[in-house]
Amino acid sequence: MCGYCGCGHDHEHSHEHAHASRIIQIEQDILRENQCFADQNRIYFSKNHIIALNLMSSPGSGKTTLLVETILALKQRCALSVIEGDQQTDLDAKRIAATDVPVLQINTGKACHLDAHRIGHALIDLAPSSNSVLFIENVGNLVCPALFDLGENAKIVILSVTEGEDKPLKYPHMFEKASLMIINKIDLLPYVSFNVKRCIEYAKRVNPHIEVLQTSATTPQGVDLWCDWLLQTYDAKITA
Ligand SMILES: Nc1nc2c(ncn2[C@@H]2O[C@H](COP(=O)(O)OP(=O)(O)O)[C@@H](O)[C@H]2O)c(=O)[nH]1
Ligand SMILES: [Mg+2]
Repeated sequence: MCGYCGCGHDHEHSHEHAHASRIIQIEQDILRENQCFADQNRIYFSKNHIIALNLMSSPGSGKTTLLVETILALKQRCALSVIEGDQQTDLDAKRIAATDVPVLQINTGKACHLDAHRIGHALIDLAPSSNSVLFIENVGNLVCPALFDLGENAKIVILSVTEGEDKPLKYPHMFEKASLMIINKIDLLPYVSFNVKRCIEYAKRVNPHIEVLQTSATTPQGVDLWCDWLLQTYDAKITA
């Protein structure tokens, strides 16, 4: 008899269950440990009046391009800084550094997401100023980054129109956790098959509270609305 589910299968099956159970235990431990670091980061952000925004998406949806446009539009209005997450290279940090705001690159190696412990160390090195907005550009994928709380004020998911409107249904955890979905690359809508209305309907099906904005980081259509969203969030949290 299988000791885990009582299904009556043979010993080999029971060994597989033991192995699976051990993996689940390790995953739970990792997430519990992450939660402690996330709580410390949250206290740090709150004490220092920093709004931390965790930007998540597939690779290439336009996170860095949108960030550069956002920084150029807002850097005279409020203090900004950026943590960049990629498996390798400091290419994105160099793009941000060209805008003259403080930036720190984290390379995660084989890891597919940023975790709260790494962010805690980055905060010591970057030392973002009080009353500022900190953008955290997560490693590009729609799965693991959603699992790891960084202590941020909000998670923002960016979906570009070249990825297909079905992604909120296929990767629901990401869209469930996000406060805001930015549909980017809308300048390409005439050339791709992407139904904006259906995408928004799918996103709201998994998360009825999700807000939605549409941008083209390259033209830069809609970036003003995104900047308004940021300033409203800033005013509500920092100047309130
Ligand atoms: N047409 C178009 N291209 C974009 C837009 N935003 C980003 N890109 C391009 O998409 C590619 C990936 O952008 P990047 O910002 O590096 O994506 P990231 O991996 O999410 O940071 C680059 O070639 C950008 O120029 C957009 O709104 N419209
Ligand atoms: Mg990038």
